[in-house]
Amino acid sequence: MSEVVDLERHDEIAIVTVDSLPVNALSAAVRRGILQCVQTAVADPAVKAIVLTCAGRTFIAGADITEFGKPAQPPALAEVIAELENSPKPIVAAIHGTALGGGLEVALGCHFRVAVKNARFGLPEVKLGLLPGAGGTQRLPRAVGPELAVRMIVGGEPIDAAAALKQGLIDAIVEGPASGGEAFARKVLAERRTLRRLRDDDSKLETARVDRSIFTNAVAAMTKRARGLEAPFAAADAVGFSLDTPFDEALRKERELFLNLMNGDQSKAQRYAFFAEREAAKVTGIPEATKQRKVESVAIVGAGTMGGGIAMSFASAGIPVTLIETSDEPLQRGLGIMRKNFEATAARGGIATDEPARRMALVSGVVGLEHVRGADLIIEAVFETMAVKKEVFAALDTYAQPGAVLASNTSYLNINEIAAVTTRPQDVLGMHFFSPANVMKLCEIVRGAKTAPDVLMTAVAVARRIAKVPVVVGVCDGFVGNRMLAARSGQADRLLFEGALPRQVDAVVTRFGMPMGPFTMDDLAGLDIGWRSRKDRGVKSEIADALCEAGCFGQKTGKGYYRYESGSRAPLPDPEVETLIADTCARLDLERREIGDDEILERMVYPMVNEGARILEEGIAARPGDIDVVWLYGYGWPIYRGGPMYYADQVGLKHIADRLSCYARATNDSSLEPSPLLQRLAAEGKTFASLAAGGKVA
Ligand code: 3H9
Repeated sequence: MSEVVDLERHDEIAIVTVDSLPVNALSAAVRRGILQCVQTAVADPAVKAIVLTCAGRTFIAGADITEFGKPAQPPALAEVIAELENSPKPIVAAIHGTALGGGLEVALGCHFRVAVKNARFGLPEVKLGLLPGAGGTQRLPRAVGPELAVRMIVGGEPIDAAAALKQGLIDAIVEGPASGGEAFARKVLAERRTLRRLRDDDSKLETARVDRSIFTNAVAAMTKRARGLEAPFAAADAVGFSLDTPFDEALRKERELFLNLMNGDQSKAQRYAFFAEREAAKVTGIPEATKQRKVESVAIVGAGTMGGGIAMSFASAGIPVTLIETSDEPLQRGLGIMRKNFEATAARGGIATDEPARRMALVSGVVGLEHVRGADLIIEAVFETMAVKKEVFAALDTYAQPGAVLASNTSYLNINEIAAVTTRPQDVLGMHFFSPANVMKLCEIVRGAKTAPDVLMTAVAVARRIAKVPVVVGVCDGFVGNRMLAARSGQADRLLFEGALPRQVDAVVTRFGMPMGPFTMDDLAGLDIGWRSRKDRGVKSEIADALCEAGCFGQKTGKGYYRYESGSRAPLPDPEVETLIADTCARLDLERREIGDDEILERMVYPMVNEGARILEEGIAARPGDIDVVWLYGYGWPIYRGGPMYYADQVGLKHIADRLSCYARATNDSSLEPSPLLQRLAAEGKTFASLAAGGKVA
């Protein structure tokens, strides 16, 4: 029938199959194909019922995101869905894989829905800064009630087939999608079932129409963490229309909200981030035929905070893991913390109550490095000093089986130097997880000078298996994320000497959308860590040093840049710290001045962008998008601002280069001078994105 949608007839049942790989997204051709096939089937007197199904690994995964922002091509998705819903012949959506976004909206336009048992259903548009724009905000509440609809639409949370059946989103769970769909269609005909058009079925809305608090409470719960984002609030408004606005008018209003969001800056940034994340998983400079090594058994060396968090990530993905310590006491402590963390998640309803036990059963704790013997992948997560790392890697070289991948979780250290203590540097690389490792999604995959291509590909694939977002980076101090963070910390520190206060700097940074400011972050990490490292390097930072000398190490001592009331993690401004800052400046004969919020923001963000440009020039990151992904998933950069390099492009590189030069002069800080790449792009009126599109870095 069409290149991407096929129509077959099995006596009285027409089978419409969407076949547009990889994910059957609703491109114009797919929309046209579905419309034509359904119209043909409806017009064919021999056809009594229609099954809509998909080829490949998944049902329709949504609208084709690449079409957004381009001139709209007919037919509109809403038109296709109306055709399905108005069909006089029953239509059954037969679902496997994921029915997402516009894909679920198509299914909701059908009269019946069946799915295989591992299918998932979601309206994740909010994650792209959008809302369902083809009737999803009106039909889903009618299918499952407004409370769950709010969770799925405003929170973007998917549900599985069992929940979908229980909540009335699907009519049956079947063995195979096409065969199950066909059998169900025959049953509909045999039982002469009435066609259920969701648009006409308000039964599940009635309770919330009488008591609107059901809806408003669900919205409040789902928007609690939506600070700064527009889409969840617009999505909530749209679901609200189902309670008080006639269906067709509600569809018009939903469409209007959808178009506003689609054309807005936030959704553009979020769509950019979606593709940047997928691009980052593609490793440059590796032959396409490179095969991964098999990873069936994993060992983690070190049961501290990082090792335990990494082990939790494997166990959560159903992968058995051996956790290794040098003695029983730290091992038991680590295992205990892991169990407690899983139990806390279960208590919050994040995982089923039997999950903590099931996951902990996948973790075997042992004492002694010789237990790495059978592992295909070994991740070292021991104390962050070169001497200790070298000792561990020398031992791994002795015990690990040939071909095992040897990864270090170092956050700063030189992987090449670590690899050099082994006889197999080709098997060594960095897998830098972020704290808390069971929660944070980023994994910097650090490629050493001698890391073999298949080792690199294996680490990338393993990271994806445990639901992390891998980004390949090169060797340098702090890799991508921490190196840029250091550029920001340097400025945060200087701002205190020039006249700013920790609470002022942190407020500017959190207002921008970061989860916390640099001083709150330092207090959380522990000020003693930086102090120890400064002492090792023979450098001083008078304010931070003075705090440490007074025993103020941050949250753990109840005092740092802020004070903390016992048992609380909420930072409170501390007049004593403000006096200490003023006294230190007076002692050093530094004149303090009023610093505006605009300057603070520029000095927090632009030096990071500058460092990002250096990182690109040096080839430490392959693409500006990779840097953005690091910041989105490792540091909570606000997704609606796309990432630091994307943000810089929106601000304009010339402006950023000019401001950096100006601050470099005013503060006598040469590190702020714009990097050669930033200068060149600024002079040529170009963007970082132009590099991703084939422009040359150097
Ligand atoms: C929407 O539906 C709006 C409507 O309400 C209203 C309209 C009027 N479009 O992730 P993967 C590509 S908004 C275009 O690596 P996985 C992806 O870029 C949409 N392309 O695979 C990648 O390309 P490449 C709502 C898409 O198995 C390839 O497919 N839907 C789309 O790990 C494989 O992707 C969503 O937000 C798309 N919609 O995961 C769902 N989706 O190979 C978005 C994927 O060149 N998609 N691609 O890099 C997903 O969540 C995941 O892709 C999925 C598969 C779970 C489906």
